[in-house]
Amino acid sequence: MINRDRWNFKIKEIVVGDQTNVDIDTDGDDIVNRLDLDSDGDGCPDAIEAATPTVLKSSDVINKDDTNAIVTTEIVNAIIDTTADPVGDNGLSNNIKTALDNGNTFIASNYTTYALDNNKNGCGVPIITQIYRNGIDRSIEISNSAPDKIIVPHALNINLFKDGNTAEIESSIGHNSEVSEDVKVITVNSSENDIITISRSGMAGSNIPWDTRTDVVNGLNDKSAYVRKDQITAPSAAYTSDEWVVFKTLEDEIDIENFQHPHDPLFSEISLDLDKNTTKGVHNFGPTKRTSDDWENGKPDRSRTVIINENYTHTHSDNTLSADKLEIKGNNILSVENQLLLVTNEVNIEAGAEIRLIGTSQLIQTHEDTSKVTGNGNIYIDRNSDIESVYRYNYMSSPVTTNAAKTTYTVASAFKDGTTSLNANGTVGENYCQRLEFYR
Ligand SMILES: [Ca+2]
Ligand SMILES: [Ca+2]
Ligand SMILES: [Ca+2]
Ligand SMILES: [Ca+2]
Repeated sequence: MINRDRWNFKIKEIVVGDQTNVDIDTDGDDIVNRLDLDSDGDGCPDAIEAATPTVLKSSDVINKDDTNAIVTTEIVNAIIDTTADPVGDNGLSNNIKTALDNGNTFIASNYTTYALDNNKNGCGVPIITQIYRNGIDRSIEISNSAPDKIIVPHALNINLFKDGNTAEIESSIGHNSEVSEDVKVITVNSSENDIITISRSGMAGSNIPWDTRTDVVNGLNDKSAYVRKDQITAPSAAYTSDEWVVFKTLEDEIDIENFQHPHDPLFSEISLDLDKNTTKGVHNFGPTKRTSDDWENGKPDRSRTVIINENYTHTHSDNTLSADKLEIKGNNILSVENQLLLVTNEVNIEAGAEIRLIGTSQLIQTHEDTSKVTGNGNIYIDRNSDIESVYRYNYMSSPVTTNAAKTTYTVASAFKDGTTSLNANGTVGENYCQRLEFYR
């Protein structure tokens, strides 16, 4: 306000009305927002909360902790990687400049909505968890492996690189709204030799859709389903086949040149069961556990780590009990009645725990490595010798060992008296499975 006093002008007060000209420190860490890599102090960098469509890298980020002490933490994707995306004379990285020239407004609006609000953490993690291709029915399943956080608008771009050409995207499906679902199914017309990515950018005519990839899937057969193993929670900028379980079509199954196990996962196992990860639109991260008479965190399938935390009897009507990995914890007993126990990889039986294969049950592991059975627990199985004459014989061997170093295999230590059939409830060594006396 300016007062006139006769011939003099006195400046009584200057009011700065436009706060945008004032440095604001939203999170109170003494670093003004324009210099703060995490302006609201929620641990998620501004670069992510604003969905910056360029290559990012980690950096030290300063925030205050609960006791108001300044702490410095290295956080991934906190700043623009100016080696991959150089800064021009205007002070902007080239791709940001291009994006702004193309009318990008979401960086600014995302910044206001997410980077300045510590009640909205924009560090949701999109990860491809299933690929499904069957004729014209083609889709991919995207899950948020940090479901307590948000995938902000424009952070998720599904890019398709035809025939593996990473220099140019064929198509890009972007999401201009917040992804609030834990799991999302998107139709993508991909075929063999195509590469599918989740990228920070889907801008055509540049290398940036490939350079900003956070997750990659490639090398897939045309007619098949791929489900990511439940223990994989982080996307990967390089495709790793070990992270995936392939559910093959029957045509793949009869591939004589590349021998495949007759119990490899099949396309027909892709289900509509809303508790199974094999279902499109369903994905549970982490193991499924048997506890309190039920399955916790989804039901077993060939992509799951299955943990047995109580005595559990798997019966015929349940069909095959399938797992990628199987762990029997504590003193618990997994009994399988007249069914297959089909495990792709590790079986761990803790000391005191048991697997009982009752009736016609069998344990089959389909991996191609050396033994993947660990732990000091026991496996019991009945095998009947249906020989008509006592003068004929069965060939029997001991496929398991009681020796921790797995150097000796003795019949005497592994064979039991099978007069009374194995069951789920009796005590081993008392009413059945008693020791045999061997006479030399
Ligand atoms: Ca600050
Ligand atoms: Ca933040
Ligand atoms: Ca935030
Ligand atoms: Ca699924």
